[in-house]
Amino acid sequence: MKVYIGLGSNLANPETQVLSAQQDLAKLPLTQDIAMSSLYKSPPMGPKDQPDYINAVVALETSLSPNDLLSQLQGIEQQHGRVRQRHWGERTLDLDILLYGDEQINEPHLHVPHKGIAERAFVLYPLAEIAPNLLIPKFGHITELLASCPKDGLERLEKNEI
Ligand code: ROI
Repeated sequence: MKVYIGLGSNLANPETQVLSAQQDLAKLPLTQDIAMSSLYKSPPMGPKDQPDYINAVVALETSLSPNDLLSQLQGIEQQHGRVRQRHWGERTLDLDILLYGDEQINEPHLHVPHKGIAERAFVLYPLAEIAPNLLIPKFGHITELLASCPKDGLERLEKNEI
């Protein structure tokens, strides 16, 4: 199954967190990594008194079930020293399942497509970079979603800025 994972970090050297998380994702069991977007810098959504985020999106091909994938992602977050602080607060690493093929999943701890997918510039723009023709179940074609999603200060980082 082709899946897309959103990565975000704004603590403890966020660029390094995101790049090493990509390596961790590529090493998951039953999984191959396909593509990773550029890194993006984005102002925090939520409380403003926290550092800017580094965001990216990774495409994987996996045979893990959605729930097995979710628990693997939580394992990687924990290896990166994630501790839950305030709601919508700073974090060393956040990994979200954005899409799992074209499946729609609605469980208490797992909503796929990810609920914020269409309105979060820091998800949509990196996703479009690696999947420019994506049709997102429930939401529509990615080009149309982009057209109604302001960049909100999102900045794509060049390789030499990392
Ligand atoms: N804001 C930005 N810019 N990037 C994120 O990855 C991010 N993740 C979050 C909240 C706290 C909602 N804000 C974010 O979980």
